[in-house]
Amino acid sequence: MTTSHPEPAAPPPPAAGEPVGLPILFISDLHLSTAAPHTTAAFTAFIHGPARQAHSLYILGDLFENWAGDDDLDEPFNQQITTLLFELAASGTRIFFLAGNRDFLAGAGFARAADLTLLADPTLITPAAHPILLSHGDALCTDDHAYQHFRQQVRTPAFQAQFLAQPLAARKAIITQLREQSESAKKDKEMALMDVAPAAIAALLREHNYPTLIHGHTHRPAQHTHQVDGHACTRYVLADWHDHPTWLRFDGTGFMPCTLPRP
Ligand code: LP5
Ligand code: MN
Repeated sequence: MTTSHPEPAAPPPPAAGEPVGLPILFISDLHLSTAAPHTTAAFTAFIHGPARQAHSLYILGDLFENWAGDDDLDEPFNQQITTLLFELAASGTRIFFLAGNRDFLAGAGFARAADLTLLADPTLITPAAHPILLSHGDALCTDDHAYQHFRQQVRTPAFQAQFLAQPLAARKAIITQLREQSESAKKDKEMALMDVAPAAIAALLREHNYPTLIHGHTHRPAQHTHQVDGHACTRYVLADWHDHPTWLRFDGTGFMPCTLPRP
């Protein structure tokens, strides 16, 4: 008679967005477009260099200057960028994308073309038992009521379906208009109004049990400490890539701001 031994339980698959190795790189606010060839060159060098050596790459929004819909994937510039990402994934680096206020229409088609995983905003990851909360950051600018009203409107599935039902050229024209309206609205806003609100940060850190927070959006790179309910939480604000490419590197013990050597 044979005794049946139960199969050893397989380890649970990693949760969506959960990295299984190190190091991890975080970037945001590249605002890639044909109008900024120097940034595209820097991104290409980053993808072919440091990103290849990383276990995972987290893109925390505004990778693109704007994204009109996944039916624009064939556009040569978009194809160039998604191919770079696809090849990075093929080389072994896992890629995660959390959308920004410029590219929140990048969806499943983009994810397939670039071979990356889409993440919700916010997403909590715990590499090396270190809880890290990821966000683009725009949702935390709660004092900017005009923007939050706009955001609420354009993030509804109904609004997006209606927008995406329009021809691509019409959508691009609307985006140009929205950009103009946004730039003119920003001229009348105080700088402090366009930063994240301390109360929103505290509420988010509390809700997620006091992790380290990483976000972009404000283009005000810094390392802050927040005292919330007796917990000292670190908040890293990522830099944009307008002047120079930068990223944050987590090696399991600490966070290191990094950059490419100047050419
Ligand atoms: O992007 P950034 O940093 O310069 O400014 C943001 C806020 N502005 C925006 C608007 C985008 O730049 C516009 C382009 C988005 C493309 C997305 C894809 C297509 C969208 C499809 C849906 C129509 O995000 C800016 C913040 C700033 O960050 C700092 O946080 O202040 O917010 C604004 O300036 C918004 C204005 O205050 C209010 C918006 C006016 C537009 C009103 C039209 C509403 C109806 C839309 C109908 C199409
Ligand atoms: Mn942004």
